[in-house]
Amino acid sequence: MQRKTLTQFLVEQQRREAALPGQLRLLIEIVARTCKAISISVNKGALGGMLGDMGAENVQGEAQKKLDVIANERLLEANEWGGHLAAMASEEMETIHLIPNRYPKGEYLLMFDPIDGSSNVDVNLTVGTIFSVLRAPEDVSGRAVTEEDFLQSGRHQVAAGYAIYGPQTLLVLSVGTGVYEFGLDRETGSWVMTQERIRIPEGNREFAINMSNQRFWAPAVQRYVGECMDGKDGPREANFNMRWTGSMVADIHRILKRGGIFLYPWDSRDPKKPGKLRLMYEANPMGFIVEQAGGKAFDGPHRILDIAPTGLHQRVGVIMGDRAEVDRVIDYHREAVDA
Ligand code: P6P
Repeated sequence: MQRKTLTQFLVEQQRREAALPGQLRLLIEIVARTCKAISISVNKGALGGMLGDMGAENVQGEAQKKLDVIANERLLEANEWGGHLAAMASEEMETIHLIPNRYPKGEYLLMFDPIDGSSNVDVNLTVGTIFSVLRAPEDVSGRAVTEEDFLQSGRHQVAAGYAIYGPQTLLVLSVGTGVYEFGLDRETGSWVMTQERIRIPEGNREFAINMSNQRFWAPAVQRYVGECMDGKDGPREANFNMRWTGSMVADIHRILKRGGIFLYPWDSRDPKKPGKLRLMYEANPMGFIVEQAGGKAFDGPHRILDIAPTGLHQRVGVIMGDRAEVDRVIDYHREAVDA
């Protein structure tokens, strides 16, 4: 049977679900086309002079990789002329990117982490591009867009997804009607559907966390991970496996495909920081995808998509994946508060 292309899928969504206004369809097609170009650069690596640092830090205080900057520029250039966006924001830019006056402004706001897990590129491990789409406030056509226009809870996202540059190059996407996966067919240059309406398999006993931070975790996380480590002799009466790839896209994609739970929780290394991962362009889009696939996404006690943002680059604790496992961690947080 002939597989559907991304374009066919988007046209169907436009017709059937009315979940896809024309400008949003154009946005997704442009982001998908740009991720194709990014995958070619990622794949070239040293042969294309793509590895190593830029010799500067980004707004997060992290060493900027060459590919961070290249991918960021590609996404800005590809999206600013189409008339579908009011503005953009990125992990790699301190402030928002306004649409130049020579182009029409559109109805949407696009946020992205151009290369998530970029430190992995230099050692040939999987990385990805994460994107999140919000509606711009109605009145932006008559005024300049501000950072405040982006500060909407994740439940208001109209689309979110990621490209993952691994053994295969895949695009995983949701417009609020389930999660769909497309593989990049390099012979035709098309994104071709490989899985539809992905549901997180339940009961897989696999957790993803950076164990080197164990001594800094809150008691609820200590308890949850400790019980996983106790295995079948402990209260869970089952053995668990652990994975940590250093790339949220890779870990979450694995969870989408075979289940499990991902944790990057608050820790006491810098108590004022709610977590390491960023709310607007990591936790919200990945949380949207996980919820659309039947999973849960919490910061500990709170649903991530309900968090009211206060800043473009704010950080958040992240616990997402198999709903029963996330529920257990939530319960442990609530029991710790009541204790
Ligand atoms: P650590 C990559 O830098 C990232 O933002 C996520 O993709 C990943 O899950 C996490 O940080 C890895 O953090 O502290 O284990 O290096």
